Amino acid sequence: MKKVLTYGTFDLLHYGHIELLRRAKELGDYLIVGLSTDEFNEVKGKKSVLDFNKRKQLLESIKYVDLVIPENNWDQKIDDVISHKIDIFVMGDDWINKFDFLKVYCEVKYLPRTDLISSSLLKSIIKK
Ligand code: C2G
Repeated sequence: MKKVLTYGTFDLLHYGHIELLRRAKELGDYLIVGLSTDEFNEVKGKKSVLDFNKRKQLLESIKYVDLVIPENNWDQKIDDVISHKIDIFVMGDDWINKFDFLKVYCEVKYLPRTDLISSSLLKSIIKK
């Protein structure tokens, strides 16, 4: 069974997120998503509209997603890859080369982002 891992905040879940998750799942048989906690979002300088539990509930309702685990810090990826026996690590290409250190442990793939949609765009529309 080929296991895939990705991480993110996934706030205001939208088409770009679904497209990332769909393509990530296509690379294997089992997709784990490391979902940034509200506390880690602060470290990332992100304030999500939806709290961790709501963002987790949304992700768990997506057919491509098999497991959601908390992302608490920048440093857990190697442990997660090893403990979950990950074969492929996937991120959108706004992160290109940022996680190449994982190539020692698994395949690393950066997928093109989906244009014209982002959580910040949706936030700006909501705020209007
Ligand atoms: N994404 C995408 N297209 C968009 C928006 C997002 O492909 N239009 C992808 C991002 O590249 C990322 C994933 O969807 O792979 C989740 O996006 P974010 O929630 O913005 O993730 P981010 O806050 O960048 O967190 O340790 C890694 C971080 O947790 C990544």
